[in-house]
Amino acid sequence: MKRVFSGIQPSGTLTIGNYLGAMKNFVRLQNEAECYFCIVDLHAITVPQDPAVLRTNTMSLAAMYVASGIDPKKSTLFAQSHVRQHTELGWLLQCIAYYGELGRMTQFKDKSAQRDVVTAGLFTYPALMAADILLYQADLVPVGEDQKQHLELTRDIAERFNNRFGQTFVVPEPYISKVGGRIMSLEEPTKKMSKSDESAGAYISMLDEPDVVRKKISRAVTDSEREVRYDDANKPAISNLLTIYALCADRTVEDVVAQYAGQGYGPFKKDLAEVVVAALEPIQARYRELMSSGELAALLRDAAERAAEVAEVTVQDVKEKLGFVV
Ligand code: ATP
Ligand code: LTN
Repeated sequence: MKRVFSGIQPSGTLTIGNYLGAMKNFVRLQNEAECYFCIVDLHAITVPQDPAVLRTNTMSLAAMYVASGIDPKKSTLFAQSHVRQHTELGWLLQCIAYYGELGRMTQFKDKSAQRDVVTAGLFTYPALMAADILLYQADLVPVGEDQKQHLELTRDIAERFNNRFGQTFVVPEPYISKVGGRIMSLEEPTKKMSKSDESAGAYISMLDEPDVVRKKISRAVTDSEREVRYDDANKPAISNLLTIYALCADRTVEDVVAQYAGQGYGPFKKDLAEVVVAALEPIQARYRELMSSGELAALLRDAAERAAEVAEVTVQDVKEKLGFVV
């Protein structure tokens, strides 16, 4: 059976970009692979976090994973900071990763350009991400397209280690959806939809009320012409809305395009809003139940114990190979 690993940062409420680009694939994969899904709180602190908010966001993300369809009986769902091996292998891999390659990461360049002070952790972030994945000997890593470069670096680190010290790590493959791997901003369709966008109109949050979803979609930018047609290069805004429609309704883009042929943007956007509202509604209901149930904390603790057992095997092997006295 294949192993799958992925992580999401507890840095705010998920957007439908996170859901359609990443979470939906997690849910699909848990039926065919041994899955580890992580709340990467150690990654979240690479930028300043309010401690109370971080704690709330962590539990909220755990609830969102389960509400979206991650079954804690099938998948190991845990918090990164509960499994010490992440920090330990993270350091060891910082000593395998090169300064130059970390400096070429576009996420680092973008995020560091937006801040006055940049932590060392923001720079070494990809070495910790490599540790997350390699600890579990994952074969597949479902992510959005923005993580492709980090995945390539993870593969380089794994291969470098294996070449230098002998076969140690499985070299993981990225798993990125062709449709939905990069959901774009509703306001600037050439920019990715991001939960940290300063304009809330740019994204649909998984917890947005139906009327908020309707308003954001009615205000979403469209392209010139009035034709509902998929053309990523020339009509990025409508193509993005078509992608969101198709994924939320579990239909193909072609099918949706055929339905709105000759109808203009108005009716399409109106229906799109209802399709998104209907996709979010059961997730939001389950989320509210889970947040008030108090059952999540114990679930995370149990899962962390299982994860740590697997992770420890890798850490011991790595330490021995590096020459530590064991
Ligand atoms: P931010 O946008 O605040 O920088 P993020 O949403 O990119 O954060 P994560 O929460 O860690 O960061 O992302 C979780 C998963 O969602 C990752 O696999 C990421 O690639 C994916 N993802 C993020 N944004 C999008 C998007 N717009 N379209 C598709 N997938 C996305
Ligand atoms: N870097 C990712 C989050 C992340 C991750 C991982 C994803 C941390 N560790 C391991 C997949 C596998 C992000 O910013 N979205």
